Amino acid sequence: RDEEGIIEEPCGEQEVIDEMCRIVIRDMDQFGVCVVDNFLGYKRGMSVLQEVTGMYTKGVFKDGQLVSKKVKNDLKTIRGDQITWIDGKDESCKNIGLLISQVDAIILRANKMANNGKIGNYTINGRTKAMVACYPGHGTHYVKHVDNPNKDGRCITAIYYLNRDWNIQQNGGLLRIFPEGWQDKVADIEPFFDRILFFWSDRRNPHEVQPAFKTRYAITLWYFDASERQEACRRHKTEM
Ligand code: AKG
Repeated sequence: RDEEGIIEEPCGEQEVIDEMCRIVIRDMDQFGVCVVDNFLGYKRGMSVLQEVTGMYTKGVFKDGQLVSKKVKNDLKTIRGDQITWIDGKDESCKNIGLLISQVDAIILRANKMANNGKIGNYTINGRTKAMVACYPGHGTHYVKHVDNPNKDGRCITAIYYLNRDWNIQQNGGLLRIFPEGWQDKVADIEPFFDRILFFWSDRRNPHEVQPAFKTRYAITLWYFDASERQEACRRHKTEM
């Protein structure tokens, strides 16, 4: 009931998803970047965090990889994160599984709801596993890079952050995006707990993770565009 005693319509899960999709479509169209806070809510966000810290403590994380062999020797100076890939199907990470399903639901619904049934002219037909990443403090960072510079099929990057009481001045770890065409303007994203960020994965969004001085966790999913992915797989086969 509101103050005048009128009974408000309960806000169903589908309505929440639709509203979020409208925001994602609008911001991706306008800025190529979209931030949504309180994505799962405190309780579920905490359950995801517990699963991630549990995995980290077990020692399943490995140093992040680089695609180019030439620069592999300089790994630590380029990216200092430790990562693990998961599909979220294991009982021990069922809350991460729920997070993945929720992000899938938003992306697929946004893809349907967008003007021509395509978000940013893409047709989403799949994604990577979830990359769980930890920057273990001590100034670990990731230099400026583009996720998909050479059309490997990834079109949307979705990053869910898990960092409670994060003080950007003391803890660092800012994600800075340098969107193409914004001249000298940048988008600074603090990696706050229960925040999700979407951006186009291609050369429109070079980005860097600034040095982190406290353990910083995030989970990333990359969504595929059907035709770009098909073309990338075809290229890969003929090159082998
Ligand atoms: C990457 O893994 O490619 C990143 O740039 C990480 C971004 C972040 O964790 O904020």
